[in-house]
Amino acid sequence: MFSLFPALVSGSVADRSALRFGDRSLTYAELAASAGALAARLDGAGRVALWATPTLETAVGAVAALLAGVPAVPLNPRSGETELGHIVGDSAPSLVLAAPGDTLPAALGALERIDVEVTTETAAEEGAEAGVEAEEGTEVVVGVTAAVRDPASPALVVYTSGTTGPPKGAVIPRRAIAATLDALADAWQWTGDDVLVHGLPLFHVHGLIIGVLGPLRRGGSVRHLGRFSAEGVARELDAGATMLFGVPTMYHRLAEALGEDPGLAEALRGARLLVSGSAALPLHDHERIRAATGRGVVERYGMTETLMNTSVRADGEVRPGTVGVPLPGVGLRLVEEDGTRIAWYEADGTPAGAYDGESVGEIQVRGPNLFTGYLNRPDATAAAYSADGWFRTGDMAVLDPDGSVRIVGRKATDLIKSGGYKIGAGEIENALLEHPGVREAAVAGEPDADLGELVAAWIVPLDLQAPPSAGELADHVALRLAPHKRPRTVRFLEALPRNDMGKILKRELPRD
Ligand code: MCA
Ligand code: AMP
Repeated sequence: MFSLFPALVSGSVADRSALRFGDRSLTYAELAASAGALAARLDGAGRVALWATPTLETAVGAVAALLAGVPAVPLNPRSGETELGHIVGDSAPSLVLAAPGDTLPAALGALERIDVEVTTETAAEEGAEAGVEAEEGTEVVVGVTAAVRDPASPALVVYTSGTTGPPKGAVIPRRAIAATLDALADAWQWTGDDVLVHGLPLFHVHGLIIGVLGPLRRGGSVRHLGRFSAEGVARELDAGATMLFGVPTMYHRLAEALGEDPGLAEALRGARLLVSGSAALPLHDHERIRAATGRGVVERYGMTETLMNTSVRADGEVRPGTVGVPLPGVGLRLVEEDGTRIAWYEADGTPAGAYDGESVGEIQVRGPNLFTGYLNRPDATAAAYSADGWFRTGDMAVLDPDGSVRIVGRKATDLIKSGGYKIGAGEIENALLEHPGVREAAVAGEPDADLGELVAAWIVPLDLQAPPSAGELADHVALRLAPHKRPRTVRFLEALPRNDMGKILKRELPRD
């Protein structure tokens, strides 16, 4: 039978720590009991929303939904009313899973709520309760629905921003999760003996799928920091954690902290693997971390729609600036605007074509790691694929002579990557235009040492003499969309630069 969590279902590592958030933790047996009991209550539900705070309850809720074969829609608990309203309207969940005591916003008020109860009693102790049977040699056998058996059935719907319009729900099948996690296990020699530490949010692929479901699929452990801090990373690495996952902003902050904290360098040196992803890790941060710790940071490249595509291998050489080679099972090619193939990998993994470190093309991928489409958006799904069925990532890259992928840019200038979050400029412009003091708005990314890019806004106010304050506009966006989408820089103009067709010329926006 296809199972996403063999170790959980078989009971083979019943007493091992599965999840730890702060001072609360669950062994595999306890997780099986908690998630198993909840899964029994979810059996037959439609899609369920998951109030994805960085807590044990979110991890248990996600595992329960997966055990029950019910697709889960993780929600950013900081989402504003417009964003949340859109996601709930679009994904139409039948109920919402949340931690007991969490206050939910009005946009979720109409939904049935199920509290995620975490128990430290095992199924064996509780007996066969609420649909959970304890069998000899196993800790939990959860009611198996057809969806659980079918690797093609949807597991998660993860919302991701595009250049224009509201976020789209990427439907991620069970097969993709299994395929990507097993491919990473191969690339990183990732086993049940690994203990992962991270402080990533749990409503995106990186933190939830790679960072929580990843260790659970291996039968290993995850320790979540609740919120990222250099001290937390050092503490957990000192206390036996073997791997660290983070976005480049987190590695930047570690690099900054290294100067003041010799203990941090020691802790990082002790890790088996330091992994960065979601955006490019700047060379300067690579170098500072290597100089202080002797350790290279492994980069992997993925996307909500594709999960993971490439990685530097644990047994390979870390060359800053590259994201490694395609993961097992992933087809990857670089393609010119007119569809001409520039460089690609043969089925046996050898590079072909112009792998010269110079010829730039769009990365296109295919494989079992891909999503099945955008929810309710067949038009957008069709547009995401080439005529011959490859997913168009929009990322531009070269293949180096050793076959490594080096990402050099992005096709769409209206996509911003800030702190590892993908943010669509159009979505923020629309929110800004709803402010009564704004006549015109343009949004673009600006380089930033900490966030990679920051969200910058150019505003033509209704009244040039009395423009709204930058803080007011930031709050306006944070309350409607999400705090990470708020403009960090606001400049006021008399008019936006436009071409004869009236299109805003973003390259001509004044930057000081
Ligand atoms: C400040 N705050 C505000 C406002 N100003 N809140 C509301 N309105 C305002 N005007 C609050 C924030 O909510 C936050 O609250 C605090 O002030 C600090 O905010 P901020 O500066 O935005 O946070 P940060 O500390 O700079 O965040 C950096 C970060 C974060 C921790 C690195 O960007 C992050 O977690 N990034 C991870 C992104 C990620 O996981 N991406 C994966 C996407 P408080 O302090 O209370 O929190 S998946 C993906 O990309 C693919 C698949 C892949 O390859 O992985
Ligand atoms: P998201 O839609 O949030 O899943 O973000 C996916 C995008 O993040 C990709 O299309 C890339 O542009 C970017 N990305 C992810 N990992 C890396 C990496 N290691 N280096 C550079 N860009 C990355």
